[in-house]
Amino acid sequence: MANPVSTTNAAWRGVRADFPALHQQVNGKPLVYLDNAATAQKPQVVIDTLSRFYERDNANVHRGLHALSNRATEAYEGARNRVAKFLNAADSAEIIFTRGTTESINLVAASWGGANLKPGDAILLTEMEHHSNLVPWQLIARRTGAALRFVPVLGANAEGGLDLAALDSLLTPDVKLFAFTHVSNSLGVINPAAELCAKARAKGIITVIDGAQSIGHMPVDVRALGCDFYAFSGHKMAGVTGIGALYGRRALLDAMPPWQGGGGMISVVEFQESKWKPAPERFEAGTPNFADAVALGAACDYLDALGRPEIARHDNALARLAYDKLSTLPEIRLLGPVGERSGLVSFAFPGVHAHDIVTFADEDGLALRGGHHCNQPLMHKLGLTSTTRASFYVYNTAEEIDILVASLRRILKFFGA
Ligand code: 7TS
Repeated sequence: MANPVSTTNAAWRGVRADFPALHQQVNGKPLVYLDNAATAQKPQVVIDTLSRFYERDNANVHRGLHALSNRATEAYEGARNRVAKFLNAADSAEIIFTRGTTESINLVAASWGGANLKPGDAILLTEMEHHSNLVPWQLIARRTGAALRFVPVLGANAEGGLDLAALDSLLTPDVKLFAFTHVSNSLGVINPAAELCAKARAKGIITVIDGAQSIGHMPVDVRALGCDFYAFSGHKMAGVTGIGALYGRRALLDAMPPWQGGGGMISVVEFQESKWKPAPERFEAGTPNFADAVALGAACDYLDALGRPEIARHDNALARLAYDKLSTLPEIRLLGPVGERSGLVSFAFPGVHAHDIVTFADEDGLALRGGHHCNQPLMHKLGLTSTTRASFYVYNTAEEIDILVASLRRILKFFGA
């Protein structure tokens, strides 16, 4: 199947062949995997890197002086360097390995928030945040007495994105931290992250970018973005599950207290008191997920070989194509921007529940997602309980969008919609 962007990069030509999970039938039809915003499939090289690590190098890191432990430590710290390079961080000590976006945001909320927020302070979020970038702030707001405020989204279908005109008046002196998603997982909107960070920074406000939906889909340069923190998950960028990272500016990390205690994060332990190591160890208590971190390094290599600007062009072109073709369906309500968008499209039909659409589409071999996508407050604001979402990645094709549209026509006919 052809990809919709022409590219001279040889790595693109065999891209579908790199992903073993794509080559199967579902309900007698070739699998059309369009649930990439939930998790992406893994290229063979990432799977092989993980297997090889367990077959040859497995030992606990930062502890032993034996050959395997040294190899494992080198591979783990090599992965940290690789991720730092992937994000263009100034220093690999600015990369803390976590279980993923959710844990990274919880780390900032508990550690930075716990140490810095007090009654009378405010945390600014947006109305389009995933629960992972909302609930941790609710928890720390309750603990510290800080208030939560939200940048509104514009339009009946949130087609206007964030209300940037309202932002200036929301960046008041009591706001200490501004956390927002780079790309919305249900709208597909790409927020102007560098501009948002610059506005916040001008007022001394700390910024946290939820990068779950941007990390694998576009070039990400934390220094160009100008953020203080950037959180992401490996499993959405062709890496394995259970690993992700938090980027944090070194000066901030050095001033933050640990959020979990245990082995690996201390310099001295007494019965009553302990002293901490600097970042990143301070924030990695216990045996880290070193094997998955090594596989994450391989995912970085894989995506860079394809070219991240080309991935963005490919995914965004597919999403626009899908938006245009879906808009021909009767009574469809398409969410998010009409023009430029990241690689996903969410939609709803008045008479058919998203769960029914996903179940019926599965008969045609399609993997879609239906539900509130962990965006319940946004759904309520838009007067919806759920949407259906098609989300794209490097291996998806224009033909697969035709299969999606044909399947939806069949389903709408069945429901008499
Ligand atoms: N932030 C955003 C914007 C997300 O889309 C997700 C996951 C997360 C945070 C949490 O990531 P995790 O890896 O820590 O779970 N989004 C989705 C989704 O849209 N469908 O399933 C998971």
